[in-house]
Order: sequence, then C-alpha cells, then structure tokens
Amino acid sequence: SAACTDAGKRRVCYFYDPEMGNYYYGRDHPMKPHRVRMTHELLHGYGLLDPRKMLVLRPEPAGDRDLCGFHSDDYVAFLRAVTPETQLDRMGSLRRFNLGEECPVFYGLYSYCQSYDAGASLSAAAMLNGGSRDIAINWSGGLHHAKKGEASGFGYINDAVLAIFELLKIHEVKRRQECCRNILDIKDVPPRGDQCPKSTISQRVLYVDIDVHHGDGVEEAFSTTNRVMTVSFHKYASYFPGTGNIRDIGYSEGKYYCLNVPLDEGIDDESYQSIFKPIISKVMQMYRPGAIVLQCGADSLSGDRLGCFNLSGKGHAECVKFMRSFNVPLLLLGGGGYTIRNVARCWCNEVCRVDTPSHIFIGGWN
Ligand code: TV1
Ligand code: CA
Ligand code: ZN
Repeated sequence: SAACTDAGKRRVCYFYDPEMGNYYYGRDHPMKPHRVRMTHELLHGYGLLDPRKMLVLRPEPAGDRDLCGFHSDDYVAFLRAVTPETQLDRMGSLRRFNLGEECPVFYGLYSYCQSYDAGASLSAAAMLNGGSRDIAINWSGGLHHAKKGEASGFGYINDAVLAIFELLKIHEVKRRQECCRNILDIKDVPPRGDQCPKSTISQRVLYVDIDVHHGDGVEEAFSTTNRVMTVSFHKYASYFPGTGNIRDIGYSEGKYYCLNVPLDEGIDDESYQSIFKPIISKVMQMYRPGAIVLQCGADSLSGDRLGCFNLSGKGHAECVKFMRSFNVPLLLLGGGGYTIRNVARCWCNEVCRVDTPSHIFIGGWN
C-alpha cells in the first residue's frame, strides 16, 4: 500500500490450484507444470504456507468472457472445443492457431487455460485492485508469448496481458476521484495523468520481464499505448522468439514506452544487476507506475535446460527484491524454468522473503 515503507512487512497473497501439477504437455516437452507443485510442496515443507505469513488462495477459473478480453473469439472457441482425439480432424485450425508440437493439445487444455494460467493471474490482479494486499503471486502464469489469435512458446492464453487489463480497469477511476477529492492537495502531479498517490489503482502499469526469452506477446499487446510500459531483459540473437531488438521502442502513443534489453549468453549476477538496477531506477523515476507486473521466468538461472544465462538464485531474487523496494502494488508471475528442481528452489525462496523488510536477515540468499 502507499503507506508501506521498506521497513514494513508486505501483505502477500499466493494463488495455487492443486490441479495445476497434473497438466502434462508430454514426455519430451520441456514445460513441466509439475514444477509449480514442487514449489508449493517446498513452501509447505518450510512452513511458509502459514496463514499468518500470507494468504493462500485457490484461483477462480476465468470465464470465456475474461479470456476474450484480449484473445479473439474464434481462437478461444477453438481452445474450448479441441481435444487430443479430435485435433487430427482439424489440421487447418490447428495450424492457424499455432497448436502442435510446441503448444500441444493435451488433456484438460481448456481448464488449464482457465485456472492454471489466466484465472490465477486475474484473481491476483483483482486482489491488488482491492487494496488489501501489497503483493500477489501466481507462479503458474507468465506465459508471455501467447498472441491475440494464436498460441506461442508453450503459452495459449496471455495471462500477463489479461492481468494488466484488470489492473487498468477504468471503473476504478471513480474510486480514485473519491480518494482525491481535493486534487489540489497533490503537489507532485505525475505526467499524463491524474493518478492519486493514495490510490492502489493505476493509470499506468509497468511490466518487467526477467525470463531469458523476450516478452513479445505482452510487448505487442501494449506497443501503441503509454498506459503500459514494457521492459524485457532477454538473450538476443539467434534465440526464440527472435524479437526484442534494442531499437524496438513502441509505436505512436506508445513510442518510448517499450524497452528492450538484449543480452549475451552467460551473463552473471554482477553484470545483470549493473544493467537491471540503473534501468529500473530510471524507469520508476520517470514513469511512476501505479502497479508493477514482474514476470519471474526462472530460465534465466544458471544450468537451465533451455536458458543460457548464468544467474544464481540470489541474483534472480535480487530483481524481485529491487522491484519490491518501490512499494508499488506488485504482481509476481512465473514463466519459463526448465531445470525444475532449480525453479522450485528459486520461486520458494522468493515467496519466503518477499514479505520481509530488507533489514531483517533471514539467511541463505540474503
Ligand atoms: C516438444 C518436445 C517441444 C520437445 C520444444 C526449446 C519442444 C523445445 C521440445 C523448445 C525443445 C523452444 C523455438 C522452434 C522455433 C521454435 C514460458 C523452429 C529442447 C515462457 C518457449 C521457447 C519459451 C520456444 C517459453 C522455443 C518461455 N525452445 N524441446 N522450443 N522453431 N521454440 O525455438 O519464455 O520460457 O527444446
Ligand atoms: Ca525477458
Ligand atoms: Zn523463457
């Protein structure tokens, strides 16, 4: 909340659906939803699911209407209808929506999209809008490549885009106006907006992406608006999805509100932080978002099956800690992460320390 300083504890809510770990992309497929269950079990083992520490909630499944807030109706209808048995009769549509080897049609695909992915991120965003929590977490989200009308990069529904829409909901303007009855009291008027410093609701949302891959789907969705700024750090040059050039900065109204930080393979903690912190500090200072969405893809960790960076768990957690230090409502999403024991350790550690003010020493990766 606005009153929260870095010395204060954060009110955290964490979304988890016990069904999540059962969805299966296929034996050889690198995406393993089971890693989210491993993270959860690690949290359980450490006693971190205690309601005195954080609110643990089961996500509300998203409805078709929610999904169609970003995705096209025909694509959502196809996701709902297709099954592993019927897919072969629908080869044309399969190709059109980019379903196949990378984004397979598996058992329960649509309920996976509704709960595991979109539902939890939407519930988490709504929780931040309500103002009763400072930080909301959905490790099963962060599928940042999905497009309006097609699946991409192991993702079907772009939960980050849907969550950002939720954070920007305009009916909240009313509450903001009530909150700022005396608009003249606000000395520090933010650029291009009338955001109340007391409100948890935002005119502007900042999206930051530390997955090793470029957050192309989120960037594309908001490339022409200044109400969302997207910043992605990623391996660039002969690497999926191929986009994220440093010269790509957004279009029309959104020009300069898109930032790409292309990196070489093998980058370590020290180099990463020497780039991450100054960039984020400047963005925060200039953009002053009312909410932040941080995609915490763990494929930027050293030893990842698909990734090629050399970050330690401490270095990865440093990014989360830094984003938290601005005391702006924060939504943490998962993303990539393919050496699954490392993913579970990384995300468990980040949940463990995210509510704790930085002067308190916990141990381990402090
Ligand atoms: C089935 C079985 C699919 C084994 C995909 C690695 C597989 C990959 C597989 C794979 C794999 C990619 C491309 C391919 C360009 C395409 C969650 C020619 C051993 C957020 C998505 C990466 C990353 C997609 C998602 C990438 C995220 N890499 N084995 N596929 N085409 N696709 O390179 O950002 O982490 O690799
Ligand atoms: Ca990224
Ligand atoms: Zn990735």
